[in-house]
Amino acid sequence: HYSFFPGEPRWPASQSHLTYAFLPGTRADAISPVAKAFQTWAANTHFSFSRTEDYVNADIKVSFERGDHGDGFPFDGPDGTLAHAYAPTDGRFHYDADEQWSVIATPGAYHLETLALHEIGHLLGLEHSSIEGAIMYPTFMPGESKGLHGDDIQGIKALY
Ligand code: TQI
Ligand code: CA
Ligand code: ZN
Repeated sequence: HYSFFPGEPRWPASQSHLTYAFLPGTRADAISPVAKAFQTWAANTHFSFSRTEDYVNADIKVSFERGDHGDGFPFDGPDGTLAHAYAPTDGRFHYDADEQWSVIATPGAYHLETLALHEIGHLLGLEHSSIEGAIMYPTFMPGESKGLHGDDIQGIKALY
């Protein structure tokens, strides 16, 4: 079953359209998997998303970071933590630049789009789910690709 962050933070009703931007230095091959993940969330929720070049004012900021990158949650080199994203309405979404990333599900690499689906769930206010098969279920293996599950969509519907 889905769950929320303590205090159930959420985007205000006036912000059902969110912009996202890639910070300078983002690997070019991440752009389309992340865009697809936003499209999937948009197709299944009341949210819509558009990409902006204005990475200063974007609601959601996607970047690749390595090691200690200044937010108090250092990355840890290959494996371990793969990515993290903050609860509403922070908007920061960091990939660990030290991982093997893949655009197409590949053994031994982490699937960019699947990670984005999970981290966008956090950005929208979902915590982890107890339903195996949910994108918010807390296990993720190299080579694995997943989509949204009814439980993820019900979670957003319940929060908003
Ligand atoms: N990153 C963790 C995650 O996204 C960071 C994290 C831990 C977190 N607890 C949190 C973020 C609570 C927000 C709220 O869950 S991770 C998984 C999972 C990771 C972990 O790189 O360890 C997935 C990334 F859920 F399988 F554990 C993706 Cl799917
Ligand atoms: Ca790592
Ligand atoms: Zn998570």
